[in-house]
Amino acid sequence: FEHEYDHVGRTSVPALKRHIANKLIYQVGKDPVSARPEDWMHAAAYAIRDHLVERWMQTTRAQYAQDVKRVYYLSMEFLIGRTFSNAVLALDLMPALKQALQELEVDLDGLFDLEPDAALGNGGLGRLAACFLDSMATLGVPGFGYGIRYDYGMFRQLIRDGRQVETPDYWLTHGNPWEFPRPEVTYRVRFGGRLEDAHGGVRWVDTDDVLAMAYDTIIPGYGTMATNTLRLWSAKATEEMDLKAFNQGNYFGAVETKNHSENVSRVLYPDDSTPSGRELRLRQEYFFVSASVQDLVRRYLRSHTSFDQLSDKVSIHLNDTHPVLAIPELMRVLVDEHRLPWDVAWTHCQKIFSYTNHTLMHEALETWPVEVLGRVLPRHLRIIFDINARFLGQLGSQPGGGTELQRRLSLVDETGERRVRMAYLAVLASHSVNGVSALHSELMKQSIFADFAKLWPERFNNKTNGITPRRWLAQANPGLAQLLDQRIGRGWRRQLDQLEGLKAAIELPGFLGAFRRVKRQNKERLAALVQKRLGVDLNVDALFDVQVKRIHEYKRQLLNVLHVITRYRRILDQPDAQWVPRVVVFAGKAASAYYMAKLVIRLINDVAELINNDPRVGDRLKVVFIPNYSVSLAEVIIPAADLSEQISTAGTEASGTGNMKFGLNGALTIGTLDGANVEMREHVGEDNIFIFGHTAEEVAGLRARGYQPREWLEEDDELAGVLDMLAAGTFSPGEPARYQPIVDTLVNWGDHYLLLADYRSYVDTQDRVDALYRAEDEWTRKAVLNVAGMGFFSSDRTIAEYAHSIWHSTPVQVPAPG
Ligand code: 26R
Repeated sequence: FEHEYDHVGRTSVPALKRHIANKLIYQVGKDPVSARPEDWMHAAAYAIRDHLVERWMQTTRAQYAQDVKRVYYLSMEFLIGRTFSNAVLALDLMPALKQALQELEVDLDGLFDLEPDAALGNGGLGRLAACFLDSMATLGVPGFGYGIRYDYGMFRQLIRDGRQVETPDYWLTHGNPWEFPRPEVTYRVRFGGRLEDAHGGVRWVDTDDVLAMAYDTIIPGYGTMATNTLRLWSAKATEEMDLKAFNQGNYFGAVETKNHSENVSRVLYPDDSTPSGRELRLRQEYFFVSASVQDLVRRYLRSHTSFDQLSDKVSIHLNDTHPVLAIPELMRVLVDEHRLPWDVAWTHCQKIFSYTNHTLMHEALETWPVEVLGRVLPRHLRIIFDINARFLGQLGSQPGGGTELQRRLSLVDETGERRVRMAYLAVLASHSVNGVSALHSELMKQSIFADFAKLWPERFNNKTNGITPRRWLAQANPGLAQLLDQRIGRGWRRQLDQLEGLKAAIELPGFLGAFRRVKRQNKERLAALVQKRLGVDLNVDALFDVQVKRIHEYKRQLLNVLHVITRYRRILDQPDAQWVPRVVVFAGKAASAYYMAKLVIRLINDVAELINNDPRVGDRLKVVFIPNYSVSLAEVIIPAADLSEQISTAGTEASGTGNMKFGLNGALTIGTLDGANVEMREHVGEDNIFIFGHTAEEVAGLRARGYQPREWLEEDDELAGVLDMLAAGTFSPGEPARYQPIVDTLVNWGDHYLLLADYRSYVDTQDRVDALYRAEDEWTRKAVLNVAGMGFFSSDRTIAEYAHSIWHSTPVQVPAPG
């Protein structure tokens, strides 16, 4: 396709208009007179995609020509969200596209809302992977994302009678204009079978095979010609059908095997709390890892004749333990298929692999029963045993490396049913193990990996998480982006540190007012959404207090609810006091089998129902639970927040990244000294953040001394009143005992996350929040200082650190097209 460019290399409006019309007619196959908005959306997406393709090919050519080291980011999850407006911004085509569509009589904002989210992830880990792709491309790091093209992403959440109902998310119904199917890029992935000892090696035979087919998505960099690729694998049966069964009239039986094979990429496990332990999950992990390893080895061999340079040209990053089977898989490919000596292959592995840990919670750590691994992946189990035997042998010959240490560090946990500890395998095979915030990286060395950290201190490091300012500011908050452009220029999109310049703007006449107007418009945008979806009217003068994230006990949405109930009771008590009106917003999904998390969702909805309809409360307090939290919903909610709730029990939230998104959009944080909150306090200044509660150290101390929630209850009448109200069934008059399990968790079952111990400090801090919100200019000043302090939390900074000190990769130089 011939593009026509303006003087700065952007396509002209008439050219873009023709391009879109052509796509509509020849690719979508629709007559402009009868095209629906969806058809225009697809046409415009194809036209925009064409512009990316040119950059993509230039980048790929440059990577080969420069024989660059490639970074492969292996992740079970990529929570991308929408692609369209992100691509338009990367190409700097927003004004041209708006104009072109206007002339075609199509409304652009409406088009953006028609795109389904690519919700191929649960939460933090998956969204981090998406931010990292954006930053790798922007920095020119030759990065490839590898993952699974799930037919069904994260379930859609409905709220029926206050309860979460899960419905399937078939996001591909109308086709995905952003992906390129690559039927020619297909690998055989083997399962099951048995091992035969052959001369000089092992043969893996009688396997059940599945094909992995590639789908590529272009990841544009911002302000650069460089792009990257996200390659997702979809399962294809090796045989379309069983011809014999078909011939015998057994039509359903004939496609049964095909369905079974293709199920491996059918659905994302919607669980981020406890490993499912299901065989299908293990098959998913191996499926994408095997295809990816085969693919990257083939790419390496395209420009190299031996494996000598493998670890100079390849880095493989493991996003948590989910892709850890890449380690025995690379060993298998090198040793069994390419006949490399074991020690040579192992040395490569330790240079190639690096691993990020994203949680310390014991119940979230992956282990696989030896029995299951041996049945599904017999060759890999044998390789893991061999790795373990060598490791334990070396340990034994070290001073102090007795059997007790060997037992503790073994890849195989022998207590009870024998299980392989995937995190230990990751640590053993990697040259770098990192946590995701300063606090988490310290705790990681003191807790789950204490013995390894003593053995190999140089292996452990921190890479504090970050977020991409393109999506989370430029795209989500165009009003604030424009204000920043006026005051500090446009450079912050690639150099987020430039936000520091805002400190000087605070004193300029009119700035605080302009900042407030932007926030107010964002609150109006959210209020309109809430009115449309929930039929609740929100007062945009109220303080918008927001907690949006997965529902999990450690994140303590329940503590937030306790504060809401406290406030409700106070309003009823003193109706004539001067209340700062508040809107408390919740959103988030619960894992389908997580009873307590689901009960908390129900409680929030019951509390909202009672309070919102109590005429004695009026505008002073409103509570909303917005269903189906997603990336695209976050892009509307976060810019509208005044107060960001980051209230996990200290020591439990590895980093958090929502905290950074809120800060970047001018919310103040109320939070514990947990995860990256600690570093946020340092960057925004302790006067500009509301910190409360016990520290991680104090939490550990309380628990060690035998924490007694009742003692905290007896000391606090207001807290007792709140719990009495819950126990009495005030929020569930039809079923008074509905929330007894919640009361029991807090009072009788040990209150594992110390809500009662942090309650007083939290509620008192909320009072300080009110006081500050009354002083309008003071509040706004602090909000601006939060934005100004967020430079460090750009994922560009994070990725620059990974590239420099873990991957040792250098950027590709991409020439401009033409
Ligand atoms: C089911 C099991 C295998 C599983 C456990 C946990 C699957 C997925 C998870 C999700 C975890 C690893 C996760 O998302 N962790 C989050 O990672 C973010 C990015 O580093 C952090 O910001 C966040 O604090 C952490 O909870």
